[in-house]
Amino acid sequence: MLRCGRFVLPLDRPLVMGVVNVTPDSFSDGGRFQSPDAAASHARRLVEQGADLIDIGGESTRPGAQPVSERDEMERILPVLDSLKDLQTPISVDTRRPEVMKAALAAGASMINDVRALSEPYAHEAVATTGCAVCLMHMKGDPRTMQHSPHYDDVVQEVKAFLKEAVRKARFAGIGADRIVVDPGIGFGKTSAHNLALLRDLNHLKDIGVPILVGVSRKSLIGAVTGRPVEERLAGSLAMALLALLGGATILRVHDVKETKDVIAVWEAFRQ
Ligand code: 7PJ
Repeated sequence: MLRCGRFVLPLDRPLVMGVVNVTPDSFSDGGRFQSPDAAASHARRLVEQGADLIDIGGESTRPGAQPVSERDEMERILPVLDSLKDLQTPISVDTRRPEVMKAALAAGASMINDVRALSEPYAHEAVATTGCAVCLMHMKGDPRTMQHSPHYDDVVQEVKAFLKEAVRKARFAGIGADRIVVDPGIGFGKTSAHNLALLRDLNHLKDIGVPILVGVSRKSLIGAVTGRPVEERLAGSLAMALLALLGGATILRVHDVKETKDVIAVWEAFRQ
């Protein structure tokens, strides 16, 4: 099970994390969920479709994205958390900033999803004394430049070593293993070949000993494989989601919750 603030999530079947962006430049939603009300009702719709977690992000991390100020990030996220106070599904907040983490957790968030794996000063402290869950993700470089010819000698071993170390640091800071998940960071400083190698050898991350979260939904990897623009990547995303399950993924971060639940139903039927 995963401890997630006031929630405890069972891990005997895969979970779906539904994405709600509150960023005007998010590549896959094109800024459709900018207003807090629209973001909140989108979150509720995803819960109705069966999302086990909701992930809210106020700073785009897409390749080439420019940083957002801390104040803007708070102004985007906090009103959404406020209008979702009654939600009986844990909310994850996608942020790298300790001050945003603290404010989000105080406003009802149950998980911090940090694409920088708590690398900013005082990020560990911001989450350690709360009961929230954390997602530690691998990224090489930063969003502005990460897709400029990334290089690895052995992408799987390097990502694994990074995540192992991130888990060690988090545990040292007092975050229990039952609050941690890791994520190879598909598309974050990786070519399609790197992304595919990570998905193919996803099971190598299993012995880190914490659940694996994977996000492939609508990403450029799907575009590279299928040749489809972002609005036509559903089928490719679902196929890739199934491959992530085959590799041992426990949490799938997706835009299309209803469809991904069907993939999980197929996977569960097959597995049993
Ligand atoms: C991911 C994420 C991911 C985690 C984004 C997008 C780009 N957080 N935030 N894992 N991707 N943990 O949604 O395509 O893969 S933003």
